[in-house]
Amino acid sequence: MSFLQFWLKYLNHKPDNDSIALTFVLQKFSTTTLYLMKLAVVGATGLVGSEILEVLAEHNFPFDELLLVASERSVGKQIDYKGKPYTVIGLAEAVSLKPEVAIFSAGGGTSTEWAPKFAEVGTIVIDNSSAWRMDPTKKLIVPEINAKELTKEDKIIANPNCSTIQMVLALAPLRERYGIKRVVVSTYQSVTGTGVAAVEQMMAERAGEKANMVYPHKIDMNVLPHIDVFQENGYTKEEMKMIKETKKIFSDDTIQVTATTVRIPTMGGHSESVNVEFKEDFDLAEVRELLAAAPGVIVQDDPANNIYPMPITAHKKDEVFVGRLRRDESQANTLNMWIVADNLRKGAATNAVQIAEYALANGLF
Ligand code: 2RA
Repeated sequence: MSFLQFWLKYLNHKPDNDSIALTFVLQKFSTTTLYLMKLAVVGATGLVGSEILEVLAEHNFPFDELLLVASERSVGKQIDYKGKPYTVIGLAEAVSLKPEVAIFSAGGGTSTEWAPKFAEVGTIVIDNSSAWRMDPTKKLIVPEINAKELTKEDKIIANPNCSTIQMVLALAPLRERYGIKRVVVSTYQSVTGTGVAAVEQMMAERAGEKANMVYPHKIDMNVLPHIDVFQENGYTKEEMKMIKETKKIFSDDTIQVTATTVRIPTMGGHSESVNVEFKEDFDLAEVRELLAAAPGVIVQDDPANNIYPMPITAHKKDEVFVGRLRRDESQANTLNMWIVADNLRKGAATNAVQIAEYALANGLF
């Protein structure tokens, strides 16, 4: 194939990011093949699965073949990607087709059983479930923070929990500058984090109809201090995820984190009130500058004009929004902040697609 032929083919698949584009062209041209890659989306019929397809399309993620994969009951269904219909296939068939990358969002059970089968045939699995996150042999990646840890040997890569991702992304530049002693976080999480059935419960309650109960209580016009199952120590699993995953992503067991995770009757994104105690004193103007310069973070902090992050404005955005920046006047070296992100985007789909983009740009497959 001539360079011109390759370039014309490449232009149809061009990612937005030019450095990814250039690396990708050089790598692929050097292999002198027309084949780009085969990408599988496992759990393509779910809420996160359809968000992954939207993000892939928006990012113009380059692939030759797209495999839309789901459980047996969805096999044969048609799903559109960029206006073209694709037929959903089953997991065994997808493994036999040996995709280079599989982005999983099909729950912990499916990941535990199937991710190793894909990895065995050479696929890089990027997994959205909690199945592999705390496995010491698997990396837990937020690309802006720790993608550099990835090597060709990493066949199963874990995507962190949504509420963790948005918090650590905002903490990362501040941690680098001031060091972090302790984080106290309270979340206000969207029903979309639970899935379609939870959205349906809320909407049925709102319409005054009989709802299929996903939560143990009414969610509309209510607040549940309860996300995922309670543990022996009185915390919920969601709270423990925020604590353990933060330490793992920063490779720092000394960071103290305590969390209260709460479900609220909203859609569009998760919100978090974060109180962070630094090792050193900080300057509020510098905090704003550090956050504004951090990749993937947008500062929305103009209270005089009622500007602060909200789920309704974060909805369908890839970035993490930070505002209400203020000194905690009750304790030295401590900052209060409010962090919002679309939990289905940066909290799940966007982060997973960014891992795939990093793998592609860095020749990990
Ligand atoms: C939730 N964190 O919002 C979960 C989704 N992974 O329930």
